[in-house]
Amino acid sequence: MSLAIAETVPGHDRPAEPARDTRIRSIAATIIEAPTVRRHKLSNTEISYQGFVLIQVQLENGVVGIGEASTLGGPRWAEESVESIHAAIEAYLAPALIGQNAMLFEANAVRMSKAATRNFAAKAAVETALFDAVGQTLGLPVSALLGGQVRDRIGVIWALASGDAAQELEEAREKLRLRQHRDFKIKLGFNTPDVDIKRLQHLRAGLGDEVKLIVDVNQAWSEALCIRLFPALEELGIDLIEQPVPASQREAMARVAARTRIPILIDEAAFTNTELASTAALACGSVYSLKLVKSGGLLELKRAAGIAQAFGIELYGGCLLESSIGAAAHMAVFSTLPRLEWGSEHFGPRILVEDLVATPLIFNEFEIQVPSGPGLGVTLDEDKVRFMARKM
Ligand code: MUC
Ligand code: MG
Repeated sequence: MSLAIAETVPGHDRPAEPARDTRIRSIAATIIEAPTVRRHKLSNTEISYQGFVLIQVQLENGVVGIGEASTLGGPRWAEESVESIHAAIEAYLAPALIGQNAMLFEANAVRMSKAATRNFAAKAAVETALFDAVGQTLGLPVSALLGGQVRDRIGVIWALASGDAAQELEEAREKLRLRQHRDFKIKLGFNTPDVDIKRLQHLRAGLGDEVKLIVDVNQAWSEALCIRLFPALEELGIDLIEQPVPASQREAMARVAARTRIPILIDEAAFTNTELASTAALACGSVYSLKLVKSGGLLELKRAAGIAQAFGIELYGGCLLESSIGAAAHMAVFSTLPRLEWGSEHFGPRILVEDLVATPLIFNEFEIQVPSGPGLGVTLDEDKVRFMARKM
């Protein structure tokens, strides 16, 4: 693609009025360490605070757009860490974009891909901030820039991840009582399989058959272990099994998917849309978890939904424990998708002791309201950000 063509499209080749001058003046990145309300365990890491990189993009018209890159336990859930994201933005992505027109989203995504390979969380955060800034400039929500909403509320599940079955049952009952969450994702793989199955039995017995229970193994089981354990998961009425085997073992994933009547949710096995197409063609799973930190941008996330749909794969609105900033970016995309069979899991704003925004996303009646204000529809709480910013 010739970027020169993109820069000379009608309306973008003349000097803009000052209020409409959407050229990028500066891009700042800040590392944030946000404590969580309890320990959150996964098969390959454990956190008691969430690591974010906050992006602030200022346009020539003075508008500041925000975005957020989320990580989980350093470079453990994926290869990016707050340190690598911060460095990629300062050294490579920001220099590629300064002076460019923020409104040319596709051209700017190409510029970022030329400046750095992969680095998806970093790129997605920058693109989010560009969308926020342009949306604020035009007085439009980001969803309007992405095709417009087909829904303004999205179901939201909660993750149980302390590993203590009694505590988890109490936590789930409280979420049900408050009518915040009625479906639950249980993180497995950090205990022995026997302990995990006992934990699930305790939760199913205590919560009844009405609630959906999804398990996320985060790549911890072998194919042999899946063959042994899946019958017990079927007996417990588990609704989805997320990423049971290592992401690189696609053939094994396809074999285990073929052996169970529970749908397999593809998570770490597919970051790029090429990876999504090949896991879909291999029949590694029948549901896909959409995440900005995997797709590397809002536009590419929308394309991921289209590719999944073309393969007959259902969609699940995944997260990486984002604050209301990253969650709002996901909501903007999810709200425009013609299909989103499994709703979302953007409980992130609720697992943080303090959110990063002045008015957090609204959760009620088991759903999140898609923000409707200009841009992302959320504004930064500068005091909280200062307080949680990493002191270098
Ligand atoms: C993952 O693997 O899905 C999302 C929710 C959660 O508890 O962990 C993350 C990452
Ligand atoms: Mg997962």
